[in-house]
Amino acid sequence: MRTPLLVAAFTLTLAAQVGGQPPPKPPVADPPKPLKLPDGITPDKLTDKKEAARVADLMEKEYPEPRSEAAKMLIAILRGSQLDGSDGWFGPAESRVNWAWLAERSKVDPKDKKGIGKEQFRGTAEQFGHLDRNGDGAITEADLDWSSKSSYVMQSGMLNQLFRRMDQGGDGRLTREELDTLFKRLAKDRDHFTADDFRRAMIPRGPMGFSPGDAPTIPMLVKGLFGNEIGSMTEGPKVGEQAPDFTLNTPDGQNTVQLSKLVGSKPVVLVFGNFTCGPFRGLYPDVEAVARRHKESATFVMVYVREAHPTDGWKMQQNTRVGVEAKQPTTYDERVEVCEQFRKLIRPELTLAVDGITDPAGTAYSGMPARLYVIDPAGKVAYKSGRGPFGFKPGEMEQALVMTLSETAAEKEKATAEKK
Ligand SMILES: [Ca+2]
Repeated sequence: MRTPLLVAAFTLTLAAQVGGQPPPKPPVADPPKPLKLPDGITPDKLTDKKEAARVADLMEKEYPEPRSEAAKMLIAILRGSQLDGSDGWFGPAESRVNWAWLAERSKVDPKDKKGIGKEQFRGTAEQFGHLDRNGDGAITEADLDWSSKSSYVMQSGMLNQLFRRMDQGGDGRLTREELDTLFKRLAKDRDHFTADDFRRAMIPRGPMGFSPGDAPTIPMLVKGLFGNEIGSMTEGPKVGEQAPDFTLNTPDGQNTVQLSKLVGSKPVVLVFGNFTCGPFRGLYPDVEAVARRHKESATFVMVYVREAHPTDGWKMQQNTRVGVEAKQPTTYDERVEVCEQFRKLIRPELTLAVDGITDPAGTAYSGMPARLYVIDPAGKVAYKSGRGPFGFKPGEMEQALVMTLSETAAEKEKATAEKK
């Protein structure tokens, strides 16, 4: 009985396609089925790779496409992903203000290789400079490309890693003393070191490029996933959607930060991050540099979220070496204490808001372990970075902010002109 039915179903599908009938309706956004491991399976039973792969097969059947990001990540972990950013839930940023948008605004054919010249760009010379990433006098699609195919992004990624390995204090700032220490370590009793010495010191020799002891196990990652440590299980608002409101306290408990009160005349940049996420610490000063450049025209808030690498989770030797150690807080006061450690090391200048212990803001925005948003003056999401740490790209955020600012300025001009 089964075969003829299947054939009939196949023929029907084919007929529908050939007959040019309306395409099938897009999948209805049912509330996602809560992600859970099969009955009787606990993370600790997943040490064996074969067993993990068997569970991955079961999960694929249980959670058919279209899958939630969390289901994709769990299946990737069970199949051996080491969270290098290439699979699972890692994807590109989403932005309303992108190359196609800018080309249209500048009345330039997006396919034209010449790109947008200074005379066609509607914005300030400074803004032009931020968008013309390679400084060749034209804004092209390549200047706005933040995918891993871009040679600029590849080189930045390597340099960021190198920088973090040289930054022995782990605060995202490389001092003369740190450079001296590195020089002595590499040069030993000579007055120089060579490229060979440098490579040996800087390229980790552990599995998958992790420093020894830092490569995660499958049980560790599965626990980290369900604990919202390797990332939020939720997905956050989409570009164009209203930014969810939140009210959080500053670390000293003296003030509150309410997003809806900040939204209005200026774009708002939300920066999600935590103390134990090394890549976040390494790039935090970049965010502050962006904030300093645009402090008059945008509002910046950092939301302090759940720890990514607590000592009772996916503990990192890289953190231990720089004295970054904290258990996952279980109360709000404990989170404030870890946030104080973060403040002591990083000395952040941005307004800080500490997320509640049940992660209301981190969950609403899918902010763990680190993420960036640009909210436009209408309170809508203009830019949402990819998931941290790989999607955490302050340079990409700055370009999105600059485009949002040039749009805001143009709208203000238009409104003024209409009044007259
Ligand atoms: Ca360029």
